[in-house]
Amino acid sequence: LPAGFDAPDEAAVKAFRDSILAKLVYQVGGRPERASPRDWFIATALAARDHIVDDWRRSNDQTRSDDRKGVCYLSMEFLIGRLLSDALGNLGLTETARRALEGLGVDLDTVAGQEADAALGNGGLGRLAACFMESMASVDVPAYGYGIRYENGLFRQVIAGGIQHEVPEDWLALGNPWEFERSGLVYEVRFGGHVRSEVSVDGSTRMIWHAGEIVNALAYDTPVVGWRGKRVNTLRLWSARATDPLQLGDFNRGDHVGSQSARMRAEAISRVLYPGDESEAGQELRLRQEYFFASASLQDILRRHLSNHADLSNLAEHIAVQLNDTHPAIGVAELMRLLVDLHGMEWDAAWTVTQAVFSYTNHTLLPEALETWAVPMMERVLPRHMQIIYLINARHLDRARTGGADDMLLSAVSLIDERHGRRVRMGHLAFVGSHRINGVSALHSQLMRDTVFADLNQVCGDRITNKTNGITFRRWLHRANPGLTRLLVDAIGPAVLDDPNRLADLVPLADDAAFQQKFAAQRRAAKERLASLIAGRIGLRVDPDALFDVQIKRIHEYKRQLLNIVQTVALYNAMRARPTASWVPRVKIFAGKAAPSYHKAKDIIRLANDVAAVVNDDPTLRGLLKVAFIPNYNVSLAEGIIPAADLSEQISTAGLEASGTGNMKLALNGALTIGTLDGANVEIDERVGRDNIFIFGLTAEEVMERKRAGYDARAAAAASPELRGALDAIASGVFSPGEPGRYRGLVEGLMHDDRYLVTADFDSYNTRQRDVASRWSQPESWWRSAVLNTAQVGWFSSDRTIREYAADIWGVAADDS
Ligand code: DL6
Repeated sequence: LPAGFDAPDEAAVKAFRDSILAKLVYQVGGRPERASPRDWFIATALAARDHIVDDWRRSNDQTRSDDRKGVCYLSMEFLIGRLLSDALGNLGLTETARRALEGLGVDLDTVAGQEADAALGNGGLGRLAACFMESMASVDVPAYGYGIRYENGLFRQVIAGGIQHEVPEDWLALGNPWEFERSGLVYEVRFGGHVRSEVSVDGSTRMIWHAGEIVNALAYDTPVVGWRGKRVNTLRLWSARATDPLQLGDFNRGDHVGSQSARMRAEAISRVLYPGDESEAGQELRLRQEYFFASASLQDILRRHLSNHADLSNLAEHIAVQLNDTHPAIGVAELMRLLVDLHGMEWDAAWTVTQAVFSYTNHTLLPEALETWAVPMMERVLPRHMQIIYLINARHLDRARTGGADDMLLSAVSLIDERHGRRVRMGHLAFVGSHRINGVSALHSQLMRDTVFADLNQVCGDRITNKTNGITFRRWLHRANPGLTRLLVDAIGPAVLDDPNRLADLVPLADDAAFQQKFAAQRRAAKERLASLIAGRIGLRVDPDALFDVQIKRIHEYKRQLLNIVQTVALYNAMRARPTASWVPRVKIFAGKAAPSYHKAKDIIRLANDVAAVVNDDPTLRGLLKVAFIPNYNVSLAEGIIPAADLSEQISTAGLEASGTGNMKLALNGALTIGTLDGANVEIDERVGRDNIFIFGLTAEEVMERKRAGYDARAAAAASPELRGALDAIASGVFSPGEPGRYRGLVEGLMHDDRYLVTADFDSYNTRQRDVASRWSQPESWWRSAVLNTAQVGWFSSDRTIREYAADIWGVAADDS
């Protein structure tokens, strides 16, 4: 936080300094005169951690003594990024730490910059989980986040020759001062083998799973500090360990590699996030990962419950388990197995508990992203779970049949998809095993009801609800943009730090010229910082006075980076045709990773870089248009770009972006959105007002209509000279002179099957981009809108979202301040 927000006293500064020094000497093993910035980072983080530990214990003790219901958030991804500034900021210790380090001749920002970005997520889903963890601690909801401690996380993106290369991310290489290894907290996770029914001594029959392989799950705990240190929750991540790491006999016989193969196989589970799944082995590893963390987490949840309560029948009164997408959905079958097979509960009682415990968040309706597992693989890897899924399905279909479902409806709602080889539908499993299913924006939830989950929702009795996503303002405003935060506090008072709705007090200032200027000055400073980051990373000089037009997100066809690039080319053509016209200077900024096996997305990255190479070097443009693709998009890079963005590109094909959260971060920092009526854009539009946002393109309904009618991209291109000119330039090799045919296939593909309707929305997007330019030329109007964006998006705080989950889905108490 900016200086003065957490005014430290001298005694506190001295104590913190002593603590940092002690950590440096006794834990890092360093000497102050020779310590590297990295050493100082570890020492500072350890000193900060000491401040957290007592509050952490207190939070846990209170939850236990007050017997409060808690939340377990199961997620394959927690995209937490760096933690030092978050922890210090939430504890009110930023200035204390800054002054403590100053006394040692060390700069806090340099130290904070040493921290590796925890790459434990891919995109929105993972970052949402991180925001939720922080908000749960901030609104006093007792919570555990459960996931995987990936040794290498998501890959690091390197761009060479315009092409994405994937390099292992080494975020743990120099140690992680935040985590506590819980060597006493290990669970066995089983795989493979076979199931036999056996008669127990009391004469009952039980299904016994004789596993073929056992892997240990070892817990690592990271404290998650809430705003103003209100409570500290736990992020518990599992690391996979072999039960028998070394076959000593084989090793001594000379098979030094083979003797460790069991260890390699086990440890592969917690090695990387999203291993390539083009091969069968890759798919199996994904399934092993999902089961590994779901099983370890549920075993841990039951152990914790039984340590405080006599039996499991009241589990749902004490614990709510949220499935973050379908990745942990196998947990539904696993909880049934634990309750029925291990704890001897009757099936129906166990099912009642399971449904009451679980709820499921859906994050995408894209058919290719809805997980299914081939039945033969499930039978091989998780034979007992396959049986349980069949049993769940039999009862589920019986109920549906009794309710009048015909064969077509039954096959649509079955947990087994019989159409393309037999596959288990994990979304269906999560749905039937949950009492509430939510989408992440109003539009998305409605589309869930109307399309993909319409049948299930009908059969299961309206279980779908909406919880529009949110973001934590502590990270995405206070920490990412301290200059703007300081300005807001000076203008409307410090209460805005605690209550995001107070941002609305800014509304009257939107017309105040002096305030607008201060607002613009903050942006200018952030743009200077970003300009030097761009120069440092890719050697491109950009003008901080230009309009910074930003599209930062995973690279995906539906997010339509291609639409943006094609429009960039159209602008380039227009500028070359009329070089002396008064063009608004613009920097098109892109950042994002493509999944390693997503070839079209990788082509889009290459095209962006190829267009950049030509545009940036063209002297006819007089530097008025620049294109920057900044490599290796991650949380820290987002924190650098967002405060500097003037224009936020949220241009997905309507109906396909579940919510988006980058849209909220950018609007909060005062960027104006150019976007379709998709996901949470719709709700941003409602709040900021049509005068302060640039909406274009087909609506979700129109998109469906066009697709039903059969869309013809060639006709659209023929009718739009600017679109045709841009596509011709790309296809004919203007941007790939060394290989003129490089993008012919891409453009032909678009003409043949433009499933994301790039060509359909081009003209309306291009027109809106012209509106953007003319608004930019009227600074008063631009900055008025910018201020109104910041002022009117307080509702998108993840504290609000979490309070809604707490009240409507989890049944847990949260503070309501
Ligand atoms: O709900 C968080 C986030 C949404 O904001 C994005 O709109 C959505 O694309 C993302 N979904 C995923 C999962 N899979 N896919 N594709 O990351 O969730």
